[in-house]
Amino acid sequence: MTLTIITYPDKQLKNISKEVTAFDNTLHRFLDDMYDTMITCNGIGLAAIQVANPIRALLLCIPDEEGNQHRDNLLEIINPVIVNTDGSVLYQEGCLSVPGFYEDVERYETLTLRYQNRYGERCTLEAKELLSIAIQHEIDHLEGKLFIEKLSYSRRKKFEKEYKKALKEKK
Ligand code: Y12
Ligand code: CO
Repeated sequence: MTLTIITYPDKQLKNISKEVTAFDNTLHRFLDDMYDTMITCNGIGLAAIQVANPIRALLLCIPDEEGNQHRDNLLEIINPVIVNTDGSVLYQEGCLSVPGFYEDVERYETLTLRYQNRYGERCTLEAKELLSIAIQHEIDHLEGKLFIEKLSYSRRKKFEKEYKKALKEKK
């Protein structure tokens, strides 16, 4: 089942998501629905708050060299904590909750992540390249932050103008 993605400026996107404590069938069904939603909308990452559920869960499915997403590469990340970071990198980011807008954002180049999987098992992951960037983007969602908040004052102003215009044209 696909869920509805909420988009900026919906205030729910500012909510700080809560720890997951029950690793039960309800969570599993919700993660499956998040996956259907992410793939249907051509996303590579999705946080639970983007479908209006403020829990600390996110999905990532990084495409292979041919641009194909395989369910085998799906990461279901629950209660994530970044424990180590190194370097910095600039990458053009996009977000399903900010459709049609892409901007360069600075992130850590590599990181170590501790998290739980859908069964509550504790896992550790070393991430680099797009995976590292996407993890940071999605964890920001759990803290109620969007990538547009990392833009300079002038780029943010440009974004607000363009986005408002696009919203008006859609009506
Ligand atoms: C850099 C950092 C973080 C990520 C992961 C999260 N972002 C996405 O998965 C965004 C996907 C996206 C897909 C869209 O749909 C199509 O392209 C068909 C899209 O659509 C429009 O803007 C109209 C926007 C975002 C990725 C990279
Ligand atoms: Co996003």
